[in-house]
Amino acid sequence: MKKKISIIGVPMDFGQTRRGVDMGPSAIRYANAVERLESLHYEVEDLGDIDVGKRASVEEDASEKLKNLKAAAAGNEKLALKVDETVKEGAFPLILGGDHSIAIGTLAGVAKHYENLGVIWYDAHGDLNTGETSPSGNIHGMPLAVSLGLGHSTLTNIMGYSPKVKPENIVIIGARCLDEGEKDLIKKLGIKVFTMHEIDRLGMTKVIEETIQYFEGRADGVHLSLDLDGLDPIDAPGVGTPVIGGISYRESHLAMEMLAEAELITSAEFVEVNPILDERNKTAIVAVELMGSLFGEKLL
Ligand code: 5AB
Ligand code: MN
Ligand code: MN
Ligand code: MN
Repeated sequence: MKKKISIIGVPMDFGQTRRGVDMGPSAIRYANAVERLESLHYEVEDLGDIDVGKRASVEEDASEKLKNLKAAAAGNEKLALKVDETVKEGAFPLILGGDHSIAIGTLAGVAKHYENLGVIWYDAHGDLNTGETSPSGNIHGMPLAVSLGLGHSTLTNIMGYSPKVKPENIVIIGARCLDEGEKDLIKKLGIKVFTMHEIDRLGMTKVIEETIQYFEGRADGVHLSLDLDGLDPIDAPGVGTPVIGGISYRESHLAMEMLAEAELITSAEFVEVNPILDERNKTAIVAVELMGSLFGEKLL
């Protein structure tokens, strides 16, 4: 079944402090994302970028621990509305980041269309911090917690409902850098996590098989939130918070191919591509390669 893919760019960098990740959507488009998906016979509509505004244009509360809170919230509200529209239209929303704080808006727009939205969080990090547990105050380390209804109400209330996802509908893949508060939360809520240890031990084949099985009969849609730092920095150097010892390029392809075969994924986002930190647009190219596999491209 070939369907319509709607691409939404989010040039957001308010969720962290390094500059350049706002250029991620351009870099991914420059790596021929649209052409790649069209070659797989999808109808692709590029809706352009969400206007997230400028860093200094919003006055922030200096006593607020969460950096750029108002600006990040405003951008995510806009994104949520756009994503909501595309789902209503019956298109597959494909969101290009931007830092990972944009998952707040993406999930707000997607989750209201599902009873039990599953989420695959492909990331070196858990992104499960709240203002209390965050070591940095950076909102890109918080989107999964926010989507669970935990954290600042300005973020959890985006789109006027909360929570967006349930802990039992989340699978984290690739974790290798979790803060203490995140570890506690994972244990408390019983969130399913395949850390690098399980990936090494079981192999990616088993990890994805188990993920697919886990969602069977549980989720009525599955969102893939792919942070490029889930991959090893050797394969994806253009990210703001690289962590050595990550998922390889081949393992990632395998994961995407297996998800495509299972026809599991109903929306997706590729985030944290930072062209300023990249090597000849390599990370954006990797993102587009993985998109190809996610949307059914085969080697033969
Ligand atoms: B990313 C850290 N846990 O909260 C924090 O790249 C890093 O979206 C967050 O996964 C990394 O600041 C956020 C130390
Ligand atoms: Mn992340
Ligand atoms: Mn990350
Ligand atoms: Mn990062």
